Amino acid sequence: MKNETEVGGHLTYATGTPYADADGDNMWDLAEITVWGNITPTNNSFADENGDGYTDMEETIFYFTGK
Ligand SMILES: [Ca+2]
Ligand SMILES: [Ca+2]
Ligand SMILES: [Ca+2]
Repeated sequence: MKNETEVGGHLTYATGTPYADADGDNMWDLAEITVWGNITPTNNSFADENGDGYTDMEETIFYFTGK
């Protein structure tokens, strides 16, 4: 390979606005509001707020994937 165009060129990234994350915990605020009703700072991606063994991030993902 001599040139990236031989394999399709550079990747292009989607444009748009990133998900809002007002409390800076790396979880989409709308997801937090949907799952917990607020974006309380005690929820964060590595915490297990309700002690069920799944992190808050996992619970957010499970909610949206229906698991
Ligand atoms: Ca957030
Ligand atoms: Ca939060
Ligand atoms: Ca949990």
